[in-house]
Amino acid sequence: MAVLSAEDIAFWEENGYVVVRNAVPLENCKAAEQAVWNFLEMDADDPESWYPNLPRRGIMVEIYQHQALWDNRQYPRVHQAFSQIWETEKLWVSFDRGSMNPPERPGYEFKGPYLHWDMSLDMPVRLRVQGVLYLTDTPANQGAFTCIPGFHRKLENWLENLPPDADPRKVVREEPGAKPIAGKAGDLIIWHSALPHGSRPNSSDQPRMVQYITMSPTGENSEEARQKRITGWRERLTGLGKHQKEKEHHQGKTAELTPLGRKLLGLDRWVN
Ligand SMILES: O=C(O)CCC(=O)C(=O)O
Repeated sequence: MAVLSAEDIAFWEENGYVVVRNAVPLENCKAAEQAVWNFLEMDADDPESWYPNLPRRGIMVEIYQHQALWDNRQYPRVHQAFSQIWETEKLWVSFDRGSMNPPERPGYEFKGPYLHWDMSLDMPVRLRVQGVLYLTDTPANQGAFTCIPGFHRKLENWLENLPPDADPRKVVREEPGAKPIAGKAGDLIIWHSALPHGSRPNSSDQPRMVQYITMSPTGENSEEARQKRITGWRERLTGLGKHQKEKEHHQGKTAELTPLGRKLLGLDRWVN
């Protein structure tokens, strides 16, 4: 069943992002949020615990293989939304992490990510998508995901018109038009990777809790890639290509997968 309406698709094409409302149920959000807190060894109800003595390097949380994260990845509505964007259901899900963006306070300043791209700036622009799932209600001032809507349509031209010595990745930080995207717990924002995007300082009194999720057409033609993913899941290795044995490998439990989850991992093939 379609998750994105014709208006959503038109909005996506125009703006390069779309908000999938209620992409996962609240209980999924709560479970993933708690998993992030446990991983961080912090207490959601104790603001002092949010600012450890050994400061964190940024907002990212290196949790990848927890059951609660997999439950969101394998939630059918999430897959359906990405399928509509890619126009195919044959997708693999990313092994992506979470983040906790606490309120700024004296002695703690937001360190980014500011507006950036995670893709090569060699043109032409190709379709690549990223996603962030809000695990708690996220007003605009609570460190909301921020992007410059519509920039995917003008990136190529913008790059061509920069002074020859300008570094696009530096210049973009000052680019006008950045918009924080507020959302409710369970909302999934999918964005085109050609949009400059980042998070922002949190001026509320609550941390911003998210899980990143994206999907892209499978690489199941590569047996090596498929086996690597299966090992990553089974052995609970770090994601984003790092493939290392860290906390979850030593302390975690391998997530159980649904039939959809098995395909999104690559354990079962979409085409038999
Ligand atoms: O956490 C956010 O709001 C932005 C995340 C981001 O910049 C990224 O995933 O590349």
